[in-house]
Amino acid sequence: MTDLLSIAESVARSAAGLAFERRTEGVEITMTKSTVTDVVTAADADVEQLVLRRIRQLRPDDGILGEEGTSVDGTTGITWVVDPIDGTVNYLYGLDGYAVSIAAVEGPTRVEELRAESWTGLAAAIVAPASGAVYTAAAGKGASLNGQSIRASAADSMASALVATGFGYDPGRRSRQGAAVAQLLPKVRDIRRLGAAALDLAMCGAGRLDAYFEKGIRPWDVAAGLLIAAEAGCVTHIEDAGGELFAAVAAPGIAEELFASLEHIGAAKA
Ligand code: LIP
Repeated sequence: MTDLLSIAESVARSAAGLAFERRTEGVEITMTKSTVTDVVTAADADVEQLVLRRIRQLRPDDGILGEEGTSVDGTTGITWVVDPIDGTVNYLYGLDGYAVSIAAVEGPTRVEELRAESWTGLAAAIVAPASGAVYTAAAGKGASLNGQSIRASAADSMASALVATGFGYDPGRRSRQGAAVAQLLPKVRDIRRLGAAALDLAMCGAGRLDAYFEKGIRPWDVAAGLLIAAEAGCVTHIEDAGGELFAAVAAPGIAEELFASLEHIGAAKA
């Protein structure tokens, strides 16, 4: 486990350094994916290639699943789930809210059979180079921010909860998600849409947010953040509808109340 964590952190730090360097040189869109707002930069691909090279050197028999197309079956039952730049739109606009997210999970050796509902998170690292935040966790060993142990917040009512969420790229889904969050807004302290699921989840673990939920995210967005949040004491919930996920994470004192509200507003179906 320690070895997996040290690899995750070391590779994420290197990758984040490249992402930051490329950001300072200037970034442009190289292609769009699901919609015109779902953008990819050359840095996304180059950062993923760095991660791929390093993990293949260090753990040649493990699997790798990356947002920008990496899909390598392993033989060990351990797969590295990689988002080279989570918060791509923030990255494109020069906003600080982006991070490299790397997790080692245990599950089927065939990447296409991996499911967020059933894999076991073993080690995780999320590195946000613009802010200097390095979040890490290992199964059963707790979670840390910049080497300091972190815990979920002590929030004990939804009315005092700061809740993060995100929106998909499809206009129809965004309309439904906007309607759902409008129902939640009067019941909580406030809503934050920060643009990077990995950081939203890690900040729940650090008590900087009290909860997060989103429909339509992908395994690489959440693999590391879910382990960090869980190891920090958050209650986590994940539904995997064929690779398209609904994730909800909350401080223990508000989880039951918040999850019931999310069910009521149909957040998982938006
Ligand atoms: C992003 C997620 C975020 C979501 C965005 C986007 P990306 O991932 O981290 O939570 O709301 O729409 O999917 O595309 O920046 O890696």
